[in-house]
Amino acid sequence: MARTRKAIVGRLASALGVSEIAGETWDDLEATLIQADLGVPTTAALIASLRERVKVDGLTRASQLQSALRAELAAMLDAPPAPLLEGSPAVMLIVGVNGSGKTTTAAKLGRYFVSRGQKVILAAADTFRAAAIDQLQIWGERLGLQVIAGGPNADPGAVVFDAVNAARARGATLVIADTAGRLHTKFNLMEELKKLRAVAGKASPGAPQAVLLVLDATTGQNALSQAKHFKDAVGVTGVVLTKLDGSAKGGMAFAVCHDLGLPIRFVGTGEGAEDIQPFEAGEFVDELLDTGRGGA
Ligand SMILES: Nc1nc2c(ncn2[C@@H]2O[C@H](COP(=O)(O)OP(=O)(O)O)[C@@H](O)[C@H]2O)c(=O)[nH]1
Ligand SMILES: [Mg+2]
Repeated sequence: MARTRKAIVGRLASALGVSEIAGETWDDLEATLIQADLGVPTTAALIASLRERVKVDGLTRASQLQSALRAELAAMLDAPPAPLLEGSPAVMLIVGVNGSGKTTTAAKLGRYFVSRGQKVILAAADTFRAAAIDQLQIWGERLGLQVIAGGPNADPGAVVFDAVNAARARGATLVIADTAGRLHTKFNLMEELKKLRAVAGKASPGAPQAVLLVLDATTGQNALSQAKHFKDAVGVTGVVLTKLDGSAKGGMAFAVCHDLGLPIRFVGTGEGAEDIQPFEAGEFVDELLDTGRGGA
């Protein structure tokens, strides 16, 4: 997040300089937060609660706003811990638009959950693109993870069903299913994903235990409108924010939590299998504001 950090820290430093808090301070802060991809509603809520803190705590210096800002930002990202992935097997659906990083994330998460003691099977349920099936199979070979796939244009529900049965037969505890991001025109993606949910539930009681929406952080507010679209239709339980290693400003995370009420569960920080981390709100805010040890 180095690039992001510098940009935001630089602007914040001038917005929250040594001066007294004035009308201009609020204008500068507002502009900085919007530029950092927080979006208008989230920025407005943040400014309102900061103004309240200034009044209640009697703050007068703009520099005092920094710690208030940090606290408010961290509070915004706060979410209850992710429920345990328990089932026989548990099923995790990976959803999102094409190019957001679903297939890569499915593979990364496979490796991650194996390292946490789960026995994982990947399901290639994006059957609308042959390349997506190949891509997941290559990841599976590289990571030593079994991949269940049908042929191109196979019914994605059948692939998930087969994967659940394969998991049961082999004593696997978790099925991670890659899904399509766009279908051929006459199909409705949301309907297809709803069907997939239902199939998972039929195959394994209580499934899917998690539906993770993959959002490309470099697409900023665009990703936010995608999230709205997916959220209600397919019962998203959490978000994976990808490509935070690039030019992403990361502020979108706050909008996802505040406007949508969805917890961020993981962040993707590169194209490699290990480039994924569980989301830590405090750490994320520290990196964004970078006041920890001064300088990058
Ligand atoms: N830099 C970076 N690239 C990523 C990340 N996650 C995925 N990608 C890349 O984004 C592109 C699309 O990813 P893919 O998994 O195929 O997306 P899908 O269409 O949603 O399945 C690929 O080139 C990935 O290597 C990430 O966290 N950081
Ligand atoms: Mg894919």
